Amino acid sequence: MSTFESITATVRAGRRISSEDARFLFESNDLLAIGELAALANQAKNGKNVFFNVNRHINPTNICVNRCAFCAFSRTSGEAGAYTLALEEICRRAAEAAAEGATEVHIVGGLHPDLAFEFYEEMLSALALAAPGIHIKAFTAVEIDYFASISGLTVEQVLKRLIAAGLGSMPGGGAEILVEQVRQRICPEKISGTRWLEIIRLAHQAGLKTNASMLYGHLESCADRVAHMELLRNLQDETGGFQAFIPLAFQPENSDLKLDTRGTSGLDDLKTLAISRIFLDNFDHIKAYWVMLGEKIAQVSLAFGVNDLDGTVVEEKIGHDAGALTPQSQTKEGIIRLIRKAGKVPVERDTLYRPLATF
Ligand code: V47
Ligand code: SF4
Repeated sequence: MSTFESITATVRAGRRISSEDARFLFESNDLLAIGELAALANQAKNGKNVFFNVNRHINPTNICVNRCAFCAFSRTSGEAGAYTLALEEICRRAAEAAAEGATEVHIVGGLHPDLAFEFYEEMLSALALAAPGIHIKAFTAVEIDYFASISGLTVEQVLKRLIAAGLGSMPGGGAEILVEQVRQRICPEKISGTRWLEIIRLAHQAGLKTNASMLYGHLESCADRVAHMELLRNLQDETGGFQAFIPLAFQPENSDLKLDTRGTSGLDDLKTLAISRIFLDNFDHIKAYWVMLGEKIAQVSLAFGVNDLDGTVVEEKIGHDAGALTPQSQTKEGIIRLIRKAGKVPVERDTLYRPLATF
């Protein structure tokens, strides 16, 4: 049976906690004790360093055939507010980002019913010319699966062609909660959790690094969160291809999920980040995505095991269409200040976590 004493001994010895231990921690309200354990686990991996990067998000289209119940960003083709950016505009934004010091573009979008796979290949080639040297982190496993289905290619072939066209790595979206009963309620049209894991495995085998996210604070239970993290931990044991784990706090406005909540609590946010740091012993980085958490909780999370604050972002749509009240962008100076005031050392990184500058 799990107790705080047994879990503390396990973490102090640098050993792996069990799913039962993680469920026990979720049931506890001793936030400070959980935070202390997470800080200990993080200290061993990252010391006082906190990473961030200078990046720009670009969402080429919000037209999506899936229409997940939690998603306020997507539109049906022809619906008010639906958009698709021209290749020139995507390139213009990337070139502008590069000129402003960004080292990464983060590109994800809806599953468009009419765009061919070649559009995405051309986009990558055009970006490589418009913003030479910038790292392109693009397409969730959900999009990769969709590209395979619209092109008739295998997932391996899709990945190979995208890599040849300039794809550098993949973000962690589309994971939501990998437990099927929850998925059926929040995103019934989306690929299964098993398929998400299969595609990420293939991406890792093709040499791509990816992240893994978890959308929490909707219909899932704490046991579902632990089951989700266990699936990720198992895959990471197998491939080693994950860089960061990113819990995404659900933003409830304008979505079709009718919940009697106005979003996650600060306590739940910090507990979830801290427990993920303790449980995912084979992940190097836990990222607090300030867009969904708010800057204050993101800053406080640096004392709860978090070692990455994501990036400058610049134009965030997914969380803001769902009512996020945070700014849409951060300056590099703003992020550095936030980290410094938390008593940590800001380290600008590239997408693959190579340090670029320490402040
Ligand atoms: O998969 C959609 C989530 C994800 C809402 O890898 C929502 O570095 C909250 O994955 N409330 C996309 N979340 C964003 C994402 C991400 C973000 C930042 C960094 C990285 C990375 C990845 O956004 C989707 C979905 O889980 N999402 N709607 C909502 N209402
Ligand atoms: Fe489409 Fe992604 Fe939104 Fe689901 S979360 S509706 S797949 S854009």
